[in-house]
Amino acid sequence: AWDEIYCRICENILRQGKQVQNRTGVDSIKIPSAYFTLDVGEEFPILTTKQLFIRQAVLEMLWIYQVQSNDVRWLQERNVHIWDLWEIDENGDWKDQKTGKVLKHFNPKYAHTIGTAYGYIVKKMGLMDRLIDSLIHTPDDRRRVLSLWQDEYLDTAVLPSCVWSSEWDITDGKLNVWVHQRSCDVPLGLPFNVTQYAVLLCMLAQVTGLQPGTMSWSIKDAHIYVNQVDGIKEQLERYSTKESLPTPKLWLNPDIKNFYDFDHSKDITDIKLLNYQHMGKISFPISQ
Ligand code: UFP
Repeated sequence: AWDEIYCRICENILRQGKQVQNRTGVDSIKIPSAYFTLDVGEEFPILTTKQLFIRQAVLEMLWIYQVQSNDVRWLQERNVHIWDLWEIDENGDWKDQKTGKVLKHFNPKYAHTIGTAYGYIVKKMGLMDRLIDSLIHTPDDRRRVLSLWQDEYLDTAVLPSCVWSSEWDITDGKLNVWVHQRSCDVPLGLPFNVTQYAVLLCMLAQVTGLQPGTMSWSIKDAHIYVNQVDGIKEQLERYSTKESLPTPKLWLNPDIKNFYDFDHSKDITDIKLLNYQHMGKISFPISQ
């Protein structure tokens, strides 16, 4: 079902989107907004129409929510290079990868980090501890809002968090989440982001004695960069011409009862995908 929802959004962008300029210098084709709901308890959402690199996706999510770090070296040590282009260098500079031009200068104390975004905010605001405490002790709470968008920290962030808010509720023993993303690179970001939050939902459900429920997802500015159109057409072709593949199961080590105990070594031994079948890799260019 996730492949179907995903491909519909892509089709929609290609059919009705407007080509616009943006910060990166590579035009994008955008629609103003998109929305969908997935039942994570029913089916684990991961694309099968292309290969998703689950190890990298999970490690990035753990970096943000479990380790609560903004240090790019933590990812690099685990052979994850998705944040390399946004790493502040020794002198506090964030540079254009192609020209070497300094795009923005930061306080050198932020060297080797992405500045005050993502894991930095989660830690600073104590977001995760508060969420878990509330899930365990006040199950009927309606104020469970996690916001990574903190105005006073935007200027010292290389990239202010894209997926920035989540709201969590418990209904009938199930944990449900609503996630919002302010800006969405549909080919590269969305498949990663959706699978990451589904894993997070399952982890939180396990450590709070709940079942995983639904994940609703809203997007402002859903876009495909013009240099990604061919790859998306290839994926849509696969979707419409090949037989659909079964979705894999997520396995979490059932002995883990504390969120911070899930292994975050390179091999993430407590989190596995069982029987992941997919139609192969599609490479998409990334815009810095
Ligand atoms: N982007 C995502 N998901 C992420 C992430 C980045 O889609 O988790 F970190 C994309 C969205 C956009 C770009 O294409 O990165 C961020 O640019 P901007 O800050 O100008 O929206």
